[in-house]
Amino acid sequence: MTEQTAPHSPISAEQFAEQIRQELEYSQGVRPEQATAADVYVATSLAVRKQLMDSWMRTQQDIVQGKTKAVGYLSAEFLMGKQLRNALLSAGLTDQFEQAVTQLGFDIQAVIDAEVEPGLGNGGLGRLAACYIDSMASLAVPAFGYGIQYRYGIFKQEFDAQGRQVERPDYWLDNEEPWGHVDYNRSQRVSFGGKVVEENGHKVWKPAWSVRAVPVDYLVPGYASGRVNTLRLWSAKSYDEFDLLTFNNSQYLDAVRPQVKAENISKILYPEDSTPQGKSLRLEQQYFFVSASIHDAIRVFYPGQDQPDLTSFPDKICFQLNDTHPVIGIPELMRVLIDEYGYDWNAAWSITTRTFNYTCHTLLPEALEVWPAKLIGELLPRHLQIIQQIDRHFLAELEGKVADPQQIERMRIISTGEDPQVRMAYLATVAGEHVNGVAELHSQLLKDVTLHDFSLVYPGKFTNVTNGVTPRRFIKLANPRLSALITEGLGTDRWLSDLSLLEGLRPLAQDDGFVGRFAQVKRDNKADFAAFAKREYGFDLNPDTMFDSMVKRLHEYKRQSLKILAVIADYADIKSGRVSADDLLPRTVLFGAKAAPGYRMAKLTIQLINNVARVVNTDPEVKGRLSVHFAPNYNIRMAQHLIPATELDEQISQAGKEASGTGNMKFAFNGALTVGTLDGANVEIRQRVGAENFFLFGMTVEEVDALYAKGYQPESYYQADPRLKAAIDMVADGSFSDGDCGTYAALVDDWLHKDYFMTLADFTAYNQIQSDIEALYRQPLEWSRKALLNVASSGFFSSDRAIGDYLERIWKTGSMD
Ligand code: Z16
Repeated sequence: MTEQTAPHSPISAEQFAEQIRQELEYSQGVRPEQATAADVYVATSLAVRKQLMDSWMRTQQDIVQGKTKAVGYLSAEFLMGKQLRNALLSAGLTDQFEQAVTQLGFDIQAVIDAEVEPGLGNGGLGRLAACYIDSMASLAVPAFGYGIQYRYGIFKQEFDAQGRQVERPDYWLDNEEPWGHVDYNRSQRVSFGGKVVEENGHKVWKPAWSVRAVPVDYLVPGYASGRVNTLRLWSAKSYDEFDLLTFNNSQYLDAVRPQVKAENISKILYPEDSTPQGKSLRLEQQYFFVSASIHDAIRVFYPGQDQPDLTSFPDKICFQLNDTHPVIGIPELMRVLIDEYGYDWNAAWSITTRTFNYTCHTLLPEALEVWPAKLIGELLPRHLQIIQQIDRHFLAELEGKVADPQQIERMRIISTGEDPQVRMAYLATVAGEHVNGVAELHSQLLKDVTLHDFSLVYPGKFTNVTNGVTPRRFIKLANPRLSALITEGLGTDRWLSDLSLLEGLRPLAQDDGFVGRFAQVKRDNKADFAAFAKREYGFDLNPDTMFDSMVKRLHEYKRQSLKILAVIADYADIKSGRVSADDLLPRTVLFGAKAAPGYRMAKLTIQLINNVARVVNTDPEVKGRLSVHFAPNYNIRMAQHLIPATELDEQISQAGKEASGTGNMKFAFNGALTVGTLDGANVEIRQRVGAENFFLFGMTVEEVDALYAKGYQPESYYQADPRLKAAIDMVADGSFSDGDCGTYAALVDDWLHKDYFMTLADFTAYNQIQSDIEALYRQPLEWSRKALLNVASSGFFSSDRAIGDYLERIWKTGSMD
């Protein structure tokens, strides 16, 4: 298949093989005859990196020369996934790689498998950041990703004998890591603690301790753009500053203690995705990476200047705040401008407010970060003063604009009363030039509910950018068969850089021959996935059953429990003889989900799913027509295998809770049909693919609100739907816990008496839509036709489009070419 040639001066397979040999011998000191697949992986990665180096240097130079404003994407998480195949694709070296590695006598898959996936994110937000830097490079947007190189990424998930989640550390840097380049010469000092004193009328911060932020640079190669941007992840190192007094007392271990503390800052990614823990180490992480990044941007754009004219800073770079995690960057830039460069408050405020924009990713109130003012005061005393001053100015502004004193009170950046809290989302909204949500519905709810008071005061700030995902990784790399078929159908592979071209597949949905081939791609992907799941997890999957997947973080609002209750209801039907197994549509239900380690309900749900799987999969009465599998350790690699093989994608969150979702987009790209609620980006997916090609069920946001207002009583739904009752009773009576009724008591009790996310209220509708799903699945050609129409209609959800929207609505910048 022809690949768009990337303008990085492609080389032949022989030349590439020679470069790999050179790397083996002269970088690693390994004779090719003695090399392992892991050695070849490292050598290949180093060789690709070198191929990209000229483009990278040229891009850096063009960025600094600054014809076009750059973007600094500030994110505590970048969930990159494996790098090698993506870099090869961008460099136009995929074929050469495969030939070269074969020539050298190695197995291609073994080389790919040697790479350890960097799991530097929790889920959607971190993966979105990775998609966005891919798209910025592909669109030749001058950009930096700025984040943290955690030593331990998202934990590895295992299950114990009882089916409970066990967390294992993800010590990913324990392996040779050829992609990150440590650049000690571009380190930054980041300081903490201490106090603020007055010196000749100026506030002077006297910090108590410092760490050295060392940049680790990753290349971000654009697809077919000839551009290579930078992902700069900071790693914390200590300074060699022993406490001499202690040292002289020869208490050596005590003397190194501060060093250990410093290096802890970038040790570990916090595994909570929606309930921030409010730990001081987390605030240290946030300040650590934004402070280093801001100073880095000044170094990059004003090289060697002692007295730079920073009034031009917002013309050089704008910072996108990915959720509230980097919001401490706002007072930091103020401090840098005032204390380090001598600007007055108004000048600093004018620069700062033109530099930052804020993306909100949630609707859950508990996910909006707040920090105790006391904690900020201890860790960053000067920043607390600045935040207090921003709050005072804001208060004065409000008093001129808002009549209702209660509204003013609600809007304060620092809450009043005992133990005041700094509300980071409010700080970002006040200081940011733009605020956006991540799907139409979400952005609307931000204006109407979450940030309603602010949308009244600053109506012009609020906008929407619906999320998108990269087609390079999630179609081309994940699904080579479908990619080849799309290219054939369209007669070009230009769709990889303009996904709206997928529309051209629409007429082919009327061509039964083409639809049949599309169906065959899915069938082949299912067989591949079955083999993968056998190898990886020991699962026996039957590719002749429907592959029905629900993969995402485990959270009550996402409602994995709705799915498992529906499975149990089907099982209960068979056990009670109401339904014969022979009448059941053969189905394989696949789950993947990590739960935050301290999230009890989520972990109990995992345990339940595993035990339902154990019971159902081994019950001869079911005759293999229903099986349930929970693949441990869902990650990017797993997603790339599972999504192309999935036929039905579950997006069943309670309406008004999922900000966007991005898995939904990846599944639509790969020809799965969605069963979903009117939530997040599901709404827009349905609009685009057509209501007749989407399985909609469940309450709307308005219906949820109305039911809540009326007083929700889950038990009445339990009483009203015999299938629901049978399912819950089975959980309660110990059917999935060897007869022990206590194991899931907390879950059962929650369902019947709280059920905050209204799983029970949507159960009946969910079951009804499953009949429609089964009826369609029994007409394979019609199913595949709709699936193909999903592919043809989902080009909008490319991250290239999303970045285009950011450029136009928020960043007001563009391509450097
Ligand atoms: C996260 O992954 C998301 C939101 C959040 O506040 C924190 C984390 Cl770690 C997710 C949203 O839940 C999801 O709906 C959205 O698609 C994703 O962010 C990217 O915007």
